[in-house]
Amino acid sequence: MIPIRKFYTILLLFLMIYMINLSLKADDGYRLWLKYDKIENEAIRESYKKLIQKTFLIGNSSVMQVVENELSMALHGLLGQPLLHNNDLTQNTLIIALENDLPSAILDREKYATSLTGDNFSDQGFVIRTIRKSAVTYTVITARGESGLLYGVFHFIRLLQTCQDIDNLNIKSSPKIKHRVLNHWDNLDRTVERGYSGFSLWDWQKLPDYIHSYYIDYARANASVGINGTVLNNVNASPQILTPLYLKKVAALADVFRPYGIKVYLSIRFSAPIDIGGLKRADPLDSEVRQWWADKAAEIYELIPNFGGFLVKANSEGQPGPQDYGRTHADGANMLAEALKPHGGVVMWRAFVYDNKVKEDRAKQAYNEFVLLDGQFNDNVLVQVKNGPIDFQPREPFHPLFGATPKTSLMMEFQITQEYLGFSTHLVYLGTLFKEVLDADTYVRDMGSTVAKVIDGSLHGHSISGIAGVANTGTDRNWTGHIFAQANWYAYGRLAWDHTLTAEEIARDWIKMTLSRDDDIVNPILEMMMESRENTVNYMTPLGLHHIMGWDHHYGPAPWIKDKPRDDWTSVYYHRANEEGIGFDRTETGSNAVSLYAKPVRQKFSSLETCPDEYLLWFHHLDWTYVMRSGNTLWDELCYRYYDGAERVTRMKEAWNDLQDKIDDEIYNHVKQMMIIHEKEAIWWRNACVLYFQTFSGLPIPTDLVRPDKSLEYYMNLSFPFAPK
Ligand code: BDP
Repeated sequence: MIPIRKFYTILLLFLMIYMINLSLKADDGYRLWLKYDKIENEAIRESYKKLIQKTFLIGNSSVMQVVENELSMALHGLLGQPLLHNNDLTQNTLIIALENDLPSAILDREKYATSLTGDNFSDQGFVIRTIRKSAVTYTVITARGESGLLYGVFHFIRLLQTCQDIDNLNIKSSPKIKHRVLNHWDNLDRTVERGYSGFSLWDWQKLPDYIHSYYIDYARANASVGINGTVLNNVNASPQILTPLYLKKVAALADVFRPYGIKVYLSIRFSAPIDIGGLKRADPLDSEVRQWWADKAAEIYELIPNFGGFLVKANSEGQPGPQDYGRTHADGANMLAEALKPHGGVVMWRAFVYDNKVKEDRAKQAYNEFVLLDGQFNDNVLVQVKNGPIDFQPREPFHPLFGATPKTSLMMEFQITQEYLGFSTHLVYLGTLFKEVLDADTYVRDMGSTVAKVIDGSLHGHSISGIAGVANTGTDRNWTGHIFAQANWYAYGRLAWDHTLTAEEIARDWIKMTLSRDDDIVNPILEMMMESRENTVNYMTPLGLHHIMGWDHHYGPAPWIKDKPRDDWTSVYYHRANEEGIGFDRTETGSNAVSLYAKPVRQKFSSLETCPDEYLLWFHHLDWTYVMRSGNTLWDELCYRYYDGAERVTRMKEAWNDLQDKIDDEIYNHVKQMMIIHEKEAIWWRNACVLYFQTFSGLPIPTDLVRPDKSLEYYMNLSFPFAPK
């Protein structure tokens, strides 16, 4: 018999070991990429400690408080050392101060003043530089504005997290785009349109009195990648958001986000003057309506002095707008712009407009409408354009509006939430998608007129610029449903700050900050991420196919969707498969949407010789027996792509399984389970699409590929009444 005391001692010991193990091996993903776990490599840790013996932080505003807290957490976690204040500068010191506050006794302020200027160097930019004076080393983070210091400190922390050399730093960084915002499609009842990670983060019922601590972590995460704005509510907006009750709640969130350099914006419903204002009309040229908006803007700024502005979805998918009164998008946008102008706010007016009644290829409609309005928008209006001309598909060519409106500031709208890319169960790294679009050459001013240069304002000399990402966050403990979906939020932010970064370097940083710093682990994960989007395109919509997903909820494949009230919401409208062939002819012989691009782009996409395989069926309708570059017929190529995409998901799953015991157990198991769903759904996409298209081609699936084990009817009869939408 073990004596009772001894029994309890042993039990306690076991419990302690269990708890320690749990804390070491159980990561629920809540900390995102801001994990400050101790750097395992002692030599690196010690070298950092030597350089950051002391910290001299000048200033005590709320922003500087945030800077200090973050740095203190990071040093404590990564190095196991507290932030030690000291201003005598006799030891190696990390100095954080605005340019004007730099201790001039040691540092040559002049030098900093010049390095903080130059080509479009913004107030939000920063410099990090190593200075040596006799035996002492100073690592200086400085900026012209406080938010610059915040971004500089997060950059510095990232260097530590990813174990970079910090001995001789000479970094100068400034955001290329001014407004870098997240768009939350969050409703006031806390459901999230196209949200796959729980409910809305905003607890409207408890606001303004109750501030969840996760609001702060949300702000930290955004600030760490340079995101400086958040549109809190759905573009399909409830007018209620503009009522005094809700504005107070919005103001409470704005207060939380302010020290993190984040402004709040609101989506508005164009008919709000009628819905909540008691007016009879919302005509943008009506003086009463204009006054209503001017008063509303003043009311908002009274509560939120740094309010960002409005995001507007108007005359799109049933939303009210200026066209209800025979006015244009410019009339509507300018009315709001005027109301916001005295307070410094901007209007983000969406170009996502198309009309089933207009008998024109949907890919042309937004262009046709907005090109005519070029030059008519006020200078605080940004027209927000989705990356492609249809709707956030796995792959689209860039939107022809980019570059086509030199007098209008266009902003980019990406979708981070994976509405069309497998919800939150498919591992799809979107860094490569974002880059593909940003790097696309519009050729509107010769070679090198990239989409990135259009939206950062440099191509046409605009002083305001913006980029938006439809958020993938929710109340799930890991924020985004799938741990790897965090990487898409992260990559969006990093590219919004600097679109010249590569998708690969961003992914590498993310892995190191989130999963492991060990190259043997980083490399296989990087490989998975880098090919994941292309695989997804292949098992969903290869060769330029698009919009063949499930009806309404958009879950899974449904190329058979037809006979709905709107043609442009069906799948058959887009793939146009028949006995002869497949694809949407957008060349001269078809809708001629290709003509909307500048000549070199138009020529490239029009000619079968030069049109990349990736966009083939986007622009061309081709016979099933058309011979591809690979030598395969179109039908065989389509099958091979579908199979290859799915096959690679299986390989990705296996590669993940090889990581067992090498990374945190909880994360490992989470992703492992997701991978099982991912593989199942990739095969579902492949089988359903190949079987469906075979009904037109009448050709056999190449003999080296396995036959789908279920019938087309089986797939067509699946239904998902409660799929999120
Ligand atoms: C579509 C979504 C829909 C959005 C719309 C938009 O399915 O939920 O409201 O885009 O961007 O892709 O307005």
